Amino acid sequence: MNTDAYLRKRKNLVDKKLLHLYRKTKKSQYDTKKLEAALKHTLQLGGKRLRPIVAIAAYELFASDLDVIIGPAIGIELIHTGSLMLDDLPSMDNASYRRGKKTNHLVNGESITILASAGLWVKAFDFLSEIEHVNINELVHQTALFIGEQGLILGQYLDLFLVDKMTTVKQLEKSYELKTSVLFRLAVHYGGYLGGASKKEMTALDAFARHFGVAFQIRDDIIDATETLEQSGKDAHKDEINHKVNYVSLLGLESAKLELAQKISAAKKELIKIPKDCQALEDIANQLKVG
Ligand code: GRG
Repeated sequence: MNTDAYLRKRKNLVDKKLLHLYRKTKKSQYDTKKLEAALKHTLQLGGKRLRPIVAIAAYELFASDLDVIIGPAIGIELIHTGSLMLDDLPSMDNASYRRGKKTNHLVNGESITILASAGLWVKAFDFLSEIEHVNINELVHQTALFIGEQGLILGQYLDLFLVDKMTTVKQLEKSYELKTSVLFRLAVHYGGYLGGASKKEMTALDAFARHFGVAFQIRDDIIDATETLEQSGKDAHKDEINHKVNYVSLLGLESAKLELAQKISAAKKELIKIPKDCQALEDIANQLKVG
C-alpha cells in the first residue's frame, strides 16, 4: 500500500470513531446541549489526526489487530484537541480560527470550552481503562507523566511565560519537546507497548518521536509565518502578533527550514535501529518537509 492510501485509511478509521463518540444514546435529565456542542465542536471540525495515526503506525510495526490500539490512539487525539481548545482561549493564544472554523470559545463561550476540554482528557483515560490483556498501569502512568506538569502542561507554561526569555535554539528546542513532542512520544509509547516492542525498539521509537515533534513544531512556526488563514485553517502570524519567540523569529525563515530538515533526518535515523518495515513512519516524517 502506498503511504497516502495508508494514511487515508487510518485517518478514516479515527474520524469514524470520533464522529460516533458524543452521539447521544440516552436522554439526560438535564439540558446539556451547550456542553455537548462544545465537546463536539473542535473535535468534529477535522484536523490531520496525526497523533493517532503515528500511534497506529508504531503499533503496526509489531502487531496487526487494530482493535487493540484504536481506543488509546483516539484518546491522544482527545487530549490534543482539548489542549488546542485551551490554547486558543483569550488568556492563552487568543485565537479566532482553528481547523478552518471559529474557535470553540467564540462559538460556545469560554467557561463551557474549558469544561469540554477537561471532559476530553478525562475521556482519554476512560479509553485506556478499556484495554484488555496487558497491565494498563504503565500506560496510565505514562499518560499522566507526558501530559502533566512535567510534560505538556509544563510546555505550555514555558510557552506562555518563559519563551520570550529564550535566546538559543537549544532552549527553544527543549520547550518544543515539552509542548509538542510529548504527545507524539505518548503515541509511539502506546503503539510500541501494545504492539510488543523490545526495550531497544521502544528507545528508538521514543527518540524518533522526540525529533519528529520538534520538526513538527518548527514546521508549525514556518506555517504561522508564511501561510494565510485560508491555507492553514488558523490565524496567520499569531506568534508575531503575540510577540512570541519561535524558530523563525530567532533564526530567520531559511535557517528555520534547515533546522527542520535536520530534525526530520535525525528522526528517520532512529527508525534504522528498528528491524521492521518502518516505511509508514518514515513517509510521515518526510511529509513534514517544506520547500
Ligand atoms: C490537555 C492536560 C492538558 C494540558 C493542555 C494548553 C496546553 C496544555 C497545551 C497546548 C500546547 C500546544 C498548543 C502545542 C502546539 C502543538 C501544535 C503544533 C498543534 C497543532 O497541531 P496539528 O497541526 O493540528 O496537528 P490539527 O488541527 O491538524 O490536529
